[in-house]
Amino acid sequence: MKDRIYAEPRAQVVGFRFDEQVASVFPDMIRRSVPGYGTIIDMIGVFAARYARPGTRLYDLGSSLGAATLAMGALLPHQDCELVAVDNSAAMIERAEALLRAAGLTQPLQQRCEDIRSTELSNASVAVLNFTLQFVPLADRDALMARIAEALVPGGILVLSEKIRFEDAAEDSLQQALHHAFKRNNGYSDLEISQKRTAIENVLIPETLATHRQRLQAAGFDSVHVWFRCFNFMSLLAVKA
Ligand code: GEK
Repeated sequence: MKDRIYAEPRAQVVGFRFDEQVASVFPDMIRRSVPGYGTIIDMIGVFAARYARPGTRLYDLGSSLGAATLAMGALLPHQDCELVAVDNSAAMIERAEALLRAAGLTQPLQQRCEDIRSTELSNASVAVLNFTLQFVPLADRDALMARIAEALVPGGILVLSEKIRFEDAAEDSLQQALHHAFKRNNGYSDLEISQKRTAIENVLIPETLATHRQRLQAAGFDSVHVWFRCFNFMSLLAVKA
């Protein structure tokens, strides 16, 4: 279904929420809004194939409709790994349940309608935060990252994808303008782009690459690699030695 949520003028634009309306158009929304989304999902499968260890868990944190879970399950070489998809939006989890069931994954799968800040994390070889940390309150991000690092087995990884901001104002506004050009080319009108921007303003809080690197290092990750970037969107591979 096509995302037309912000297509008509609104008297008042309220804060963005992952409700039923958003869940129903989510695949179209994210593909037309996040440059490289399809590539990132495919590569999460590649990361899982390389880094998953037998008998461990793979966590998809902020799983939405389960795209990253599916990509991992499809390429996972071990049948005794457990996939764990966590999201605190009931609308997302309900739809993901049907999609994941239909996909017929062969590994054990748990879906949890829980907050990633408090969900149980342990014995993980792969953790994925694919455009989720940006929605977690700033004050809670360090603790979440430390819990993820702690839950990973040696050699385990976190794939962290985020919208980022740039310290330099000119760079930041250029990258934002390029992102808006990407959205316009994908059929979003200026009105849709501007109303969505208002809705997301205090809900999605981007940070700089330097801040992400510092947090990952402080949390206990030994190496951090930028493996994808397009405009103001990037994805990091963080490895626990
Ligand atoms: C994908 N990873 O398709 N606890 C649990 N879930 C949360 C929390 C939280 N505290 N905060 C936000 N979410 C997906 C895309 S979308 C990104 C992720 C986007 C969930 C929220 O309900 C939503 O489903 C998801 O994180 C963010 O690869 O829409 O830009």
